[in-house]
Amino acid sequence: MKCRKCQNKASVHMRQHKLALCKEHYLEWVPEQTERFIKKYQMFTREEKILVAVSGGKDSLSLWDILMQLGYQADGLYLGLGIDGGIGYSHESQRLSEKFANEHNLKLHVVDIEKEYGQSIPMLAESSHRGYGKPCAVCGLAKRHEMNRIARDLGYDVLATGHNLDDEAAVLFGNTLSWASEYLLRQGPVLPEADGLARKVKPLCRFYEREMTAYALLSGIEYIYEECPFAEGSQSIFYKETLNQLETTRPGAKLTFYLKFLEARKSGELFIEKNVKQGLLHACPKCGQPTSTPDLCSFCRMVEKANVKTE
Ligand code: Q46
Ligand code: ZN
Ligand code: ZN
Repeated sequence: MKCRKCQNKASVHMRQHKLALCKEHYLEWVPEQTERFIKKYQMFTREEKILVAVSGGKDSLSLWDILMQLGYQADGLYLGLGIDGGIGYSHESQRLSEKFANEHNLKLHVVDIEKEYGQSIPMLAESSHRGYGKPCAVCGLAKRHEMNRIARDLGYDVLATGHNLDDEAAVLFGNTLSWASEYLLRQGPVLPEADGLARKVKPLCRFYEREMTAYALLSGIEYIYEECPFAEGSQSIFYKETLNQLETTRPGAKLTFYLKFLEARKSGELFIEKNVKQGLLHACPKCGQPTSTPDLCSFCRMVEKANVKTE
């Protein structure tokens, strides 16, 4: 297989795009495409300050790398979750995030949940009795809360995450199976700023996971290969595998599924729009973030409950 641009031997073959490229042209193609998506979905401009959530994994570090190459003002945020899982997961992912930042002279904010709130994510999950053995619900809640708090406190215009097409298609698949209207309406490349919540964007949402792996490997980015130990056996991995099976027989199915959804949502064709009522939001008396739950927001309530248990 030859590179479409230079006829040299291709390194990456993308069946779904009927496109093969050599290393050099692939490393140009990914940032060009990212720039196209940033513009198409009006994610941000070069004048705005971007906070990239980095986990030490291939997607978030590649995103940071691409934004830097494209000349955007992007700083990083690493959240220390305190997850070990026998492989020193958080420790290693923090080391690699810091290494990337140092090597490229980029600014990385590091926030450690345990230092900030007295307990790590696994401890919070245990003492608040949420999560049924898995800390993912607590982790998701804490990550959303902290990313938003830090973006707001430090004056960033937008928060960028490294979600790829496989992540987005799996979430969409899960939400479609249960017709979760509220979630479906909020899913997309951009979640606009609203009521004290920072704008959230996903510049890699149209790249297949294997395209991002290829980008990270070919650019020589050192990232953590292991997934978070708690990801194993999760529903989202099961949905990803299911979609991969579909993709094997119908190349491009995943991308079509996601893009057709975005089109339908934009044109207002999704019947679900009419039925969704937005809950009324008020500011949490403790942290000031918007919430629809009475009194404290879910995060502050969880932290309070966890600390009462351990006092
Ligand atoms: S939610 Fe669960 Fe992830 Fe948090 S505990 Fe690990 S797997 S990191 S995306
Ligand atoms: Zn080439
Ligand atoms: Zn709160």
